[in-house]
Formats: sequence, C-alpha cells, structure tokens
Amino acid sequence: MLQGRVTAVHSAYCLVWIEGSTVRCSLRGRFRRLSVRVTPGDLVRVSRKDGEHLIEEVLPRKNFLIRPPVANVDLAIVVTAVTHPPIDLTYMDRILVHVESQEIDSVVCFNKADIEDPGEIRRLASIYEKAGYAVVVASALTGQGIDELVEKMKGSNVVLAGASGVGKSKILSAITKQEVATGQLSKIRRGRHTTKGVTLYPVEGDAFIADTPGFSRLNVVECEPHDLGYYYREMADLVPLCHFPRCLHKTEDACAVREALAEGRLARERYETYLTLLEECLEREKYKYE
Ligand SMILES: Nc1nc2c(ncn2[C@@H]2O[C@H](COP(=O)(O)OP(=O)(O)OP(=O)(O)O)[C@@H](O)[C@H]2O)c(=O)[nH]1
Ligand SMILES: [Mg+2]
Ligand SMILES: [Zn+2]
Repeated sequence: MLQGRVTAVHSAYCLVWIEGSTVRCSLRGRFRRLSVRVTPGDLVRVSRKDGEHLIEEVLPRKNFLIRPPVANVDLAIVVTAVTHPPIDLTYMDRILVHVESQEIDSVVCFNKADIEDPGEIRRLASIYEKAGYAVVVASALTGQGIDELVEKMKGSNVVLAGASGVGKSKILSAITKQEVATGQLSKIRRGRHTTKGVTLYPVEGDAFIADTPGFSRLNVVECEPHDLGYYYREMADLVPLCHFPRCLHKTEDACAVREALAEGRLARERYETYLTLLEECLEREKYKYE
C-alpha cells in the first residue's frame, strides 16, 4: 500500500502526491458517495491494481480549516502590506488567533518591501517579533524574502492567508516558480469535471502550499472570551498570573496582562486588537444563549 497527500479533489478522482509525483487516484465506492470527505491536505493510503490507483483509506486529520477546506495544515503564512493596501492589525490578529487555536504555526510576512517604507515595516515587524512570531520581509516582485519563506516551509503543509490585494497569489507564484491561476476557489470547469476547493502545490523541501482567497472571509473568532488571551502568544504566559481565574484583561484588578501593557512589555497595538476581538467574542456569547 502506498501513502500520499491529496493535492486536489475533482468530482470523480483526486490528485495525490506520492513519492515525488502526482498520481491520479480513483475513489472507492464508499468514498465516492462521501466524496466531500476527501479534502486537499488529507493523507491517504492508496492501492494499485492493473495500473489503476485507488484511495483505500483517509488517515485521521490533525486539523481542518473550513474556509477554505484544507486538512492537516502545519503553517500559515499571514501576509500583509503596509499601505498597499493599508495594514489592518485587527484583521491580521484575527487570523493569527484563529490559526493558533487550531494549533497551526504561523509566520508573519510583510510583502511589497519594494514599495513600502522600510522604517514603517521595521516598526510593525518588531511588534510581531516581540510577540513571538517569526517575521519575513518580502517582495514577490523582486524575490526578496522568498527563499526565507521556502526555508521556513520545510516539511510543512502551508496555507497563505491575508487580506485581498496583499500579494498572496504573487507570493505563491514566486515560491512555486510558476504562474498560478488566481481565483482558485471559483469553480473551474474542465470538460465535465469540476475542480472543487483549493489546490496544494508541491514545493522543494517536502512542503506543500495553498493559496487561500477564502481565508480572507474568515470574520469571527470562535473561542470563549476568557480563552482569547491564550491565543495571543505574548499573553499566553501572563493569563495564568492574573488574580481572577476568568480575567478578561479589560478592567479587572491585579491583571498581569494590563500590568505588562503599562510596563511596555505588551504592545499597545496588540492589546487594542485584543479588545476588539474580545468584544466580538462577547457578542457571540450573547447570541448563543438567546
Ligand atoms: N510592488 C509590488 N506589488 C506586488 C507585490 N506582490 C503583489 N503585488 C501586486 O499586488 C496586487 C495584488 O496581488 P495578488 O497576488 O493578486 O494579491 P492577493 O493577496 O492574491 O489578493 P486576493 O487574491 O484578492 O486575495 C497585484 O497587482 C500584484 O502585482 C510586491 O511584492 N511588490
Ligand atoms: Mg489571490
Ligand atoms: Zn488579566
């Protein structure tokens, strides 16, 4: 039995990366009926009979992103520009919180270094470095930082995330060294087959990467309000030190998070997005019980 990773799912077959090449695999009857259950990123066992490859088994997933559907994600490259388009820290942190809660590692990538102000990139980059994230300054146009991204991707199944227009597709093309069609989530008709969802591209160093326009539609943080602090890397170790066990780090006394803020150990920018996301969590809680 062979083992591989699903890179694309079509209505009647899947593409599976097995030992360095793409193999077209049919789905066994029971999977065909449940074809939604095989998703790009899935690790599968494949049998081979009379030159035909068949998916026999889908191995248990370690995580699953719903929008867009990708399984077993190891790393998210969260891409942003500074002014083209203007950086939205709440948006960035919403993604970082979401992936952190799914136990997906993240890299923050400042793209368009060729046209953005270097001083401003450094200022913003240091906020994220101090918070505990790996930061890469890149330009998909000049190729700056692309090797560094590829290095960080080694052995990982990676998704690109970030607002529209920050350069995700352009980075994908630079990383895969091929022009990649944009708008992959829209259905591409190939004869009578329909390409569903995302495509993973194999990258040197035993890695895969997916462009994820759908990720930009991710708009709510789905966690308990008092858990939110755990998904801010620089806050996670502070939260247990707060006096109140269910501290929201808002107005409570003896709050380790607000102490860190007052002492400059926590960036004001990060605390502000925290408060915004916290309000979203609290809103959600309210509706939950109505
Ligand atoms: N100057 C410069 N322009 C860039 C760079 N990367 C991307 N662009 C341009 O920015 C625009 C948006 O790039 P895309 O790659 O389509 O952005 P995207 O993040 O995929 O956007 P969506 O698919 O809408 O989510 C295009 O006009 C690119 O040519 C860069 O590093 N430098
Ligand atoms: Mg794109
Ligand atoms: Zn607190």
